[in-house]
Amino acid sequence: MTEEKKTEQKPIILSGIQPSGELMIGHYLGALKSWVSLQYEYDCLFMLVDMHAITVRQNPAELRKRCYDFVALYVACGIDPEESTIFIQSHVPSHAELAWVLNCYTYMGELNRMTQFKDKSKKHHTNINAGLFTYPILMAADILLYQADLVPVGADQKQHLELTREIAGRFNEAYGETFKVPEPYIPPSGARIMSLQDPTSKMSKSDPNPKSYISLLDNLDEARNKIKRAVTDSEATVAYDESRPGLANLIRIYNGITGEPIEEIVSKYEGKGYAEFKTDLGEVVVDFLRPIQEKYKAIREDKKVLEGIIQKGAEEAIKRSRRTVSKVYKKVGFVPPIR
Ligand code: ATP
Ligand code: LTN
Repeated sequence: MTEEKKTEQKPIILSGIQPSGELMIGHYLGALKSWVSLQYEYDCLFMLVDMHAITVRQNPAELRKRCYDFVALYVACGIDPEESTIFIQSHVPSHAELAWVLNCYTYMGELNRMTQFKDKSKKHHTNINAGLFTYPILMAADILLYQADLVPVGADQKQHLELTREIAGRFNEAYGETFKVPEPYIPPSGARIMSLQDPTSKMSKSDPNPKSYISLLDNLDEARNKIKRAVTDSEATVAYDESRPGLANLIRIYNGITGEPIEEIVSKYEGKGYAEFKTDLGEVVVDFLRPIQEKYKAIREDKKVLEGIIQKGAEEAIKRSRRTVSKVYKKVGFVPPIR
């Protein structure tokens, strides 16, 4: 059996993260952790969505540098570049090409309902550009190009996935089976990691207060301190209770990193105070970050290896995505290029 046939038999996973800030534990627990654990059962494509990132102003030099940091971090977190395809969205022209076509099959009313657009418009009120509005269409293109079966993301992306399914279904109905209709995969415990400073809002890499998140590249003492200073309530006991969102969030982080069930974590701290729990969680976080940072440093310094991963990923993604674009162009009635 050829190599290509073998991979084509596995169901396909596609996911991506915007290189618009530092990768942090929210990304790990919401997305990367599932990527790592699913990569051997699925044919996986993991992107850096730099085209999505420019919907918010980026410093060009930093964006470029961050793309290399991200590739190294994907690998340091356990993505095996021999097994999975890691690529940069802007290296693959099909994303913009399919996004344009899908623009014509998506309604303004649908985009108007997207909560991420509403949130980001508030945050970036001086730059509410058209790309921010049509962002979910580019995301739909990312996914549908590769005929993905499963898309592992955090809970905040569920609405975008539903829209992707809607667009795929609409196109299939008009032109016959063209796209696989994908399913979201939202991890049970890390679906929505909250800010350490305001546990009612999502932990976000673009939060101006770096104390609100733990970057995968944080200095280890700094990471310990962020946990110690995380906002919690004034009660004395450790219990899992959604009405105590600060503590519940820390317990979920503990559970997400160690895999220990929530009930066991809670019973371990019965009769003990917050201080002990936070100190131990600080150590759990540091023990988790240390090997990632060590691996990251080694890979990040080897530009040749990094470029090899990026180039191989681009070649594979270009080849696969072209098939879908050709099919779509034919179906909508575009004249094939004269060769
Ligand atoms: P922003 O910079 O606006 O915060 P973002 O972090 O929401 O952007 P991405 O960086 O592209 O957006 O998110 C990448 C992946 O990480 C997505 O699957 C998203 O659902 C997941 N993710 C992001 N933040 C969290 C979080 N706090 N908890 C769980 N998953 C998250
Ligand atoms: N929209 C996502 C990032 C993203 C993505 C994708 C995720 C862009 N394209 C394709 C999964 C699959 C976000 O803002 N977190």
